[in-house]
Amino acid sequence: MNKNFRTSGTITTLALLLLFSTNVLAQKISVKDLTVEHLVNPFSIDNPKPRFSWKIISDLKNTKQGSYEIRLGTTVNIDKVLWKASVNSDQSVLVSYDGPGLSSKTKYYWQVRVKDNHGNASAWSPVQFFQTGLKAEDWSAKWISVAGKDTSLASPLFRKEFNLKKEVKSAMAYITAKGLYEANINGGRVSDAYFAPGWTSYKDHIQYQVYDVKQSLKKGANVIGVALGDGWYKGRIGFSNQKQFYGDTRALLLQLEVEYTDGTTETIISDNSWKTGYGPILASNIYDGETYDARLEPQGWNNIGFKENTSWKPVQELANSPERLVGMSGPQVSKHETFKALKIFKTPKGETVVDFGQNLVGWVILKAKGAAGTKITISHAEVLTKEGNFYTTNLRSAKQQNNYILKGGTEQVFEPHFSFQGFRYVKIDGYPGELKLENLTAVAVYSDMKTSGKFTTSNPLLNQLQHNISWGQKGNFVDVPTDCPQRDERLGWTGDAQAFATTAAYNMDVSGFFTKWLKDVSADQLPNGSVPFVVPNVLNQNDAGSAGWADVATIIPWDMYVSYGDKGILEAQYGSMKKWVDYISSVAKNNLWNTGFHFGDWLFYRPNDDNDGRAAVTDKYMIAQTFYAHSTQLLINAAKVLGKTDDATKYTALLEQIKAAYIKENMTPNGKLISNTQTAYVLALQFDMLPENLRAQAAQRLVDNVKDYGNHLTTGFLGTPYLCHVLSRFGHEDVAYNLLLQESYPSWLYPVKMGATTIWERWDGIKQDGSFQTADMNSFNHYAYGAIGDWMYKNIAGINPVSAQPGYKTILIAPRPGGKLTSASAELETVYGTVKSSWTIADGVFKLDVTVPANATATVILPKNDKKEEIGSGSYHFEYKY
Ligand code: RAM
Repeated sequence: MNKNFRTSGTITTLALLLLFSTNVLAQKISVKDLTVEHLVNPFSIDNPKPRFSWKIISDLKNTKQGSYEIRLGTTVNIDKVLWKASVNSDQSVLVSYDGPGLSSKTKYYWQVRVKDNHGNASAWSPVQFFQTGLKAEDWSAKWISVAGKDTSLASPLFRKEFNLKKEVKSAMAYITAKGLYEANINGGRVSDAYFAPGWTSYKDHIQYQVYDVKQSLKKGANVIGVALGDGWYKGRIGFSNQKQFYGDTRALLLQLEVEYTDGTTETIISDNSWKTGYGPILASNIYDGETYDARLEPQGWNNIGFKENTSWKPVQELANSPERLVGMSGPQVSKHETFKALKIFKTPKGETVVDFGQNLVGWVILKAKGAAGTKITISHAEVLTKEGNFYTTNLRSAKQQNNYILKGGTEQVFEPHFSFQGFRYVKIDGYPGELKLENLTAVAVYSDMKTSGKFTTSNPLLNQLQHNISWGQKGNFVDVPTDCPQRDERLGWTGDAQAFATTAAYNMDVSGFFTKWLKDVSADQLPNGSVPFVVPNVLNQNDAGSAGWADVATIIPWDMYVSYGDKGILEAQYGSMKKWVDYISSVAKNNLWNTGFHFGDWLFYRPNDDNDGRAAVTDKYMIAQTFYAHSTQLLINAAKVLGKTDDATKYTALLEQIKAAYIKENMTPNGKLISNTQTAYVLALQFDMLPENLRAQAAQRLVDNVKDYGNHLTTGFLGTPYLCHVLSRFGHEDVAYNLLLQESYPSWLYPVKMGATTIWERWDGIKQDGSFQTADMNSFNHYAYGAIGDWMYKNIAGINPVSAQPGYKTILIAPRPGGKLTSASAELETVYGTVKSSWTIADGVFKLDVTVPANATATVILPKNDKKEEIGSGSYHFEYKY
């Protein structure tokens, strides 16, 4: 019998037969999901040694890759092989190119085939490609803007007609902007991406996008038309009504490289031969929305033959600016799920409001027909007041309003171009005629991250929590990880991002997303090594260095390494990680980080009229010291992975001193901490601050504290992500489940019971009496507390990465049922393939089904009996009396 089919219960003959037949019949293996630098067929690879990954599909158990062969060339059938590798290795993730130097702006085709440990060989995979980006010297295009000062609120349009003399063989457009751009060729959008060129630390680098536009071009006359919006570059950004943070002039840079079928080439560039005018977008702004006057649409402006009237002026060429132009390293932002309007109703105040049933980020596509000049206003809100009226006070100064002015005639369809809104409800003013459900569709807009995780249990409230976590992620992963997507903030708060990163990596493939953002973390790191509160940093230069926020510099690179096995992220970020730890050392005194401003355990539990001292205040410098230790530990980990032994030794010695200083400053000889809060004990235990012999008592103090609050959590942003992990680790699984399943405030399920469809910023965004928390900080779409998702995948479903074999090369499957759950099931698409863990408890029998992808192995630790099984790839069933 297969040694991996173990059971202490009954084995059905059918199960045995099935198992047997799959082993005997299937012999084939294949490769799929080929990527380069985490991306499918990417267009702008800057890495001189791009890295290839693939997955192996096999029906055979215990399959490992024995060897791989890659071949690469510049033709689609790779008839001339430029580089070939044939290697005996089980590496199938991020294999580095090792051939002759790659040329810029070149398309390379590649494919892979593998042999497994059973003697099977796959066929060559389908051919995939990647394209290298432009070098600085490849750019001949000039930055162009409107002539004179760019003072208009309206979006400028830029156009250029050009003639292609011959048949086009290939055509690539390289485009970027200061501001946001929407580019068209011959009247059609060049891509389905929004908010290009994305938000980066623009003063350091701006991304450009590359589009294959061959299909849009033809021999003869063609036209390019581009609209620009303010975006993050020039528009309002930050909560102090700041504008023009990066610059006051919106500009376009565009280079179209055409190759004719006869091998000759032609390049069309942005330069002073272009014309610019204004169109229908009268104003657009990330926070405030867009005003669009359809009467001002210059008919046919982005098609050939358009007669530019005198309002069209020559553009101005701008001098080169110092920032680097870089290819995209993350996913583009595009449209995803659509939502039908569920209900149109009148509020007590008489407002016409539409409910989409889900708090989401994107916009409403509106259809309307009416007299020219009719103005329709769409306002957006996340919640209604307890009286049922439309509530926007929590948006602070963000207007989140789109205004559409009709041009008359037939029905028109409106949507914004350079603005997005966070909302579940919209209020409609000025709609001509009867507003019907079918006139409105909401569309979610976010970075193109593949869904990688599924998680479900027998408890519907938990399933709703999982839903809310993933919608918190979708709404706040719009090119950068933001705290919230609706008020006048929407910033890359580093503390929130580090708290949520591992949960994010379960739900969706965030490898490219964070690779891109970490470049901004490095770019915006201060010369002294401190790390800003927000990245890209649009606050003051010295708004930096808060414990648990700035530690993003060490935490996310490590998390991404563990989740995706990407050593390159550690290599790229190592300098930044080290600078951050060295910065803390430079401001620490006697190894104690007890200086500077810290947010502390942000938004921890605090009752009103706190006569009893129940507010869960944790000493901020005590917190800081634990993150000093954590960051140092992660730096040591990274140093070891990268073979930097001197650093590993040096920082290991430092870590001992950091922990000794922590004990001396914060703990009584009996092991009581100076702040008797959940967060204090959680951080001390999570980061191994205490001597071994004092850990169990500290965990008991944590448990006592939880019970003292009636099985409620009291943690804020920093304690929450680790709370249940620490309880589980120290044997208090039951308490962890009590907290998770707690339905009254403060808890994860309280908002769920209150009807939340996303994660709230505050444990009590809406209070029991239906009133709101303080309006100036009350977002209903804030992912930080969604960090519990990490514990749900790891403990309930039991899918864990193993940092020594990152990227789920080895998986730890260790489900820990509890909380009266009778089933749980999760799937995770890893870089090796799909991992599944699914269990049920019925009639005193525990059943577990596990799937391990090819080229990976797993350790299964069965609950209750704690039996440990080492398994190879394949599907397994375990069952026993429970
Ligand atoms: C607020 C946001 C954010 C948090 C900071 C400290 O503006 O809620 O989530 O990280 O404060």
